[in-house]
Amino acid sequence: MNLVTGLASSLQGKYLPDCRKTLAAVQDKFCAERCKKSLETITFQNKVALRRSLKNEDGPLGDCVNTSIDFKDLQTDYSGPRLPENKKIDDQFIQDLRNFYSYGGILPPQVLYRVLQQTEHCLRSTPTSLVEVDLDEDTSLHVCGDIHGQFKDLLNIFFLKGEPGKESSYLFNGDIVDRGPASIPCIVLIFALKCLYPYKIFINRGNHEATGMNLKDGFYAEVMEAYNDTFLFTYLQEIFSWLPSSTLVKKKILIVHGGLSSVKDFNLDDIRKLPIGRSIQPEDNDILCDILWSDPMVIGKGLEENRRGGGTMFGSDVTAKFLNRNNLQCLIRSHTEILEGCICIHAGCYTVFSAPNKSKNVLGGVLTLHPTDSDQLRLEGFVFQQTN
Ligand SMILES: [Mn+2]
Repeated sequence: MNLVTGLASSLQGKYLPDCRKTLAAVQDKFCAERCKKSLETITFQNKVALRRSLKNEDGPLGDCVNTSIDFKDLQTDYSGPRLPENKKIDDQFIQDLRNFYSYGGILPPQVLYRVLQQTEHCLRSTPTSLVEVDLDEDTSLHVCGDIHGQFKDLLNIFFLKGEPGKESSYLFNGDIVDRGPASIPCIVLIFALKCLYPYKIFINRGNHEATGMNLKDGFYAEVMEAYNDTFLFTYLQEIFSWLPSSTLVKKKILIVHGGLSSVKDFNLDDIRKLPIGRSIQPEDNDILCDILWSDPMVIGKGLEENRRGGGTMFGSDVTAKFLNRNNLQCLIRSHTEILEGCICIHAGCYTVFSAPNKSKNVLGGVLTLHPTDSDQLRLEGFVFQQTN
């Protein structure tokens, strides 16, 4: 039974001819709009494919999108964030974006693509798998774990720990998307912040900044629901591939999403040598896969098979040897949902997870790194409840 006959028969014959006519008209209009939308998408995909075939393969993928002619002009009644072509993201844009997403807005593709193009250029300007951060004496760094599409909780972190870029530096340690209801707002806001404050906002790649996970855990569905644009998903994956896997703070603290690698004598140079960009997926490289997927053991030594199907399980002895070999103070990672928000798993290894869940009694955590007079940094844990 289709929409028209279904609704019509439920009216039990009352005013049936008129209702049928009206409902059929509604259905026709709906179909026509869907067809038109599909046609527009095909046309856009064709334009992109043609430009891709003509352009330098090593250039930014976003260069094959022309935001001025590929999309319709913004509607006159549109009151959301605007980003004219060639205009850099500024503070006003960030404020408008936050407000717009707080009310559930869907950014017009023209504006979204411009944010992504700037993000791609920003990430490609430092093409390294190991980003080194040196903090001034009076600057602290807030390390956030998994966000998983929880936009309200992301805004709550900023409220509780300081305005990103202006008051505080942040490192988002991967798994920004998937699972939660608002992955697009989370990743777009964090990308926009990265563009505006490239030396105050840092992003590590998580195992969910990857195609396989996004196809099954919600991000692909959210992108298609909002934009019905497969190239957009491809483009986001390309940008994810330019995210570093690791951040080294003051040469003393290593921050990765999952954990250590099982390769013999694993060290920082192994991370520096990792390939980056060109749509590389975690499973394409054993060490990258380990860094994004591994888990520390609470009790137990050595290396064990990881039941997640990716990465390894590593014991406190593996952490101790790694820290010693690389002259590091500690390892910070995320990837595991823990009740406490942030905890020490075993000596020298901390977990921070920032997607709180009231019904599971899971607190969100932020781990702040403070420089001190010595070469060691001071770690400060902070926890918060899920926002209603
Ligand atoms: Mn993870």
